Amino acid sequence: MNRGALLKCVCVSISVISLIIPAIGADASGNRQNPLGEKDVQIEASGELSLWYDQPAKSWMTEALPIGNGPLGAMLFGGTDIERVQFNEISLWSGDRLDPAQDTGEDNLGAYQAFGDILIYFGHDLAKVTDYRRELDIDRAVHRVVYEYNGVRYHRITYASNPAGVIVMHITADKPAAYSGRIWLTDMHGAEITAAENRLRSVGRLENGFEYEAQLRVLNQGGEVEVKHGDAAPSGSDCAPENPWKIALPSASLSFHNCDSVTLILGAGTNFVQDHTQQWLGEHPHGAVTERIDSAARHGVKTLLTEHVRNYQSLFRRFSLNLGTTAPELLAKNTRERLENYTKNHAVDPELEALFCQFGRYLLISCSRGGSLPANLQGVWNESNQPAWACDYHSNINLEMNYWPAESANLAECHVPLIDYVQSIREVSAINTRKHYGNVRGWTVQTMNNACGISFWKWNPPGSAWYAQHLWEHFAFGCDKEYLRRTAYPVLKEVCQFWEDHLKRRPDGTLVTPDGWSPEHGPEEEGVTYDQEIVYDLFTNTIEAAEALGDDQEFRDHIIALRDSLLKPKIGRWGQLQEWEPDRDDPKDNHRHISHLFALYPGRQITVATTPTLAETARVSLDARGDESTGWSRAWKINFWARLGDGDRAYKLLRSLLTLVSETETIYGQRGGGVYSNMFDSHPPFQIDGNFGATAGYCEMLVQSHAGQIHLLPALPLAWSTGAVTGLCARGGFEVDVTWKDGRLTMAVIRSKSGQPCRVMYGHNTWESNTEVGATYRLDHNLNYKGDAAVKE
Ligand code: FUC
Repeated sequence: MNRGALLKCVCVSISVISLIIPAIGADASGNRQNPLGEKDVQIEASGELSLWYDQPAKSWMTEALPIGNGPLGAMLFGGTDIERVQFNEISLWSGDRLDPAQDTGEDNLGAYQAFGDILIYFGHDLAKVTDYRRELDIDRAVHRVVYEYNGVRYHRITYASNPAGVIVMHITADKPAAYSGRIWLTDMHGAEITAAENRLRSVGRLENGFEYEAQLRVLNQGGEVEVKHGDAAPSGSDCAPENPWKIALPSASLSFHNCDSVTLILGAGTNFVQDHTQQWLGEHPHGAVTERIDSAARHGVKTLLTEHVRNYQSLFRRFSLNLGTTAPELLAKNTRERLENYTKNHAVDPELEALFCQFGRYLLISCSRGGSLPANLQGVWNESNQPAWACDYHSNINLEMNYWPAESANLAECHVPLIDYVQSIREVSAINTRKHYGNVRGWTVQTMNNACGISFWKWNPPGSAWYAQHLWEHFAFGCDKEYLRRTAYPVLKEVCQFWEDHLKRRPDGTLVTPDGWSPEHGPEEEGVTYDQEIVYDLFTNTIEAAEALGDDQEFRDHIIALRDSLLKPKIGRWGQLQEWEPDRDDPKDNHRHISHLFALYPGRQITVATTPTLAETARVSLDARGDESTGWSRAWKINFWARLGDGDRAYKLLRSLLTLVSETETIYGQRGGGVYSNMFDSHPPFQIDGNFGATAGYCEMLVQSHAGQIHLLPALPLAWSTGAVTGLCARGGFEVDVTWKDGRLTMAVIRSKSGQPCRVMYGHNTWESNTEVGATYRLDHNLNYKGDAAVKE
């Protein structure tokens, strides 16, 4: 297979980054030399993997664009008069910290907090600006603004570097001395802002003991930067602007005059540590934040940008997707117009669809990196101290959905924050669980959860088993037995122990889950299908884990016996899969949660091949539930229909999720689900799970591997008649490339990362073989083996 051709849709390479050296003379002002010691950085417009607009953003939720390096995230507005950079750090939480040693029994969940903003006043009146463009290049994870004003071409790039641990903004122009203005740093908790040595600082403390600090260091080439206190002059280039967001400006600021270019480096952190034995409190962030910023400044702009792009692309470019070509006249439109056209005129825009899939991967890389907390309801991005549902870790679908694409879309490393989070709450959750359930082993969680083990609102008994599925999947895809033995298996086992102690045995021997609730409707009772199916999944994963380890046979046999006795899914009076043990499902119920179909996705108890009758009942339930709903609910339905092998219906759901909407208030019903013009998923309001659930859905439509084999193109819609995907991951440690034409497979390449036996299926054909670690297997349209990928036919 021509891998180069497949990669065509990921066409912008790092080499496109051109370092344009403007004609800047020596710093004649006598001011501090730019310690970066390198010239300005400009990059060219990106290819099709970008979101772009012809106006600055006004609305945070629907228009601003996200960047992030895992723990640190920002939303960029692209202003010409004033630029706003609203930023977050993922551990800044209000509320209690669960400390088992001194558990006070308090359960104040608090909320994920906003950190602050950077406001940069340029004074370039938008009415007089021409050739404006702002874009988010998701192939390089770089945000870029360009425009002309007063005969000068202005250029600004911003990115969040994971290796450097900071956010960097370079502003440059095609004429010297073009920049004058003011920079403010603000704090969402009223901390004092201090300014010294071209650096703004906010240092604060929340009531719960979390200490935090942000620093913004400003470096200039040419001109001068100076600290200002008090109100700015009433007019002129550094006057205090009326900002449209009504953000109160602190007294301290930095003003810059006649600069050729300016580089801003933002760092922020808290003293949160993912360790309850330290009451979740570590060192004050001052040292680490200072070190990150100063080290970034020493690196120089060229190295910073190159390292950032290299690090990001090492994850992003593992996977490419080509779903066809969009007409040039559509491609010429900006992203908002394309979404509008797609929604209102039912436009055929396969490149927009591919972009939306990749945007989910971009978001996961940007908000979920090793050593940090997992993605919350809005990833890492949040502008409010009272966000919807506390911007929490919601255990009854939302946190899990965030991680559905992690393995299949080749971002296993981004799964690790969830796995670490689960590890971090095991012990405190066990104490919580015993308080509620009495003398049980193991643990589970309530529905709403914070970063520090506080669990709140309704108990979600199978919540921990659903988390455990993610620990299992990380092994199922990655095949790392050491990880399974040390990390995943102990969690699987202790969650099984919770159910050993908690399941109720009926006189006829059937095991039922007591006190359940199908999220989030119906009565609280035993034998709820959602609970039963997740426990079944937990037991299955644990059994397979013990088998993979060749260990713990007695326990495994015991769990097999328990699984056999579980109450199984039931078929109701209208042919539906029953949500509850009594046959009370209402065919008119269009509730957003479809929890009783867990066994179809993300579980594997129900498959079209092994349980066709149950699969049919799932189809009946899904049909009755209808398609319209909240964003994440639509995303779940894409995955359900893909598992049912109905590509056209999955595609219909995908289109309905890619509907441009503007509703920002909380709506639970059928209205308002879709995407905003910045492609953030709308629940509404913005909730990132729908973005991630959608990306998982694309993968599920193209390759499935949950039933012991790699099934190619199991739910290919008519709309995607010709295309290609590379780097899609399958269980068993395989990477899969697939090309298809006129709706038929043309070629597949399987790369074996773990040397496991492999079985591939397409239509009625199968290919089965042992594989070698690192080997590549090329299969033709009938799954005939054609040698390794390097061998030509
Ligand atoms: C559950 C859902 C809501 C929303 C919230 C975060 O309560 O029912 O739709 O997703 O989580």
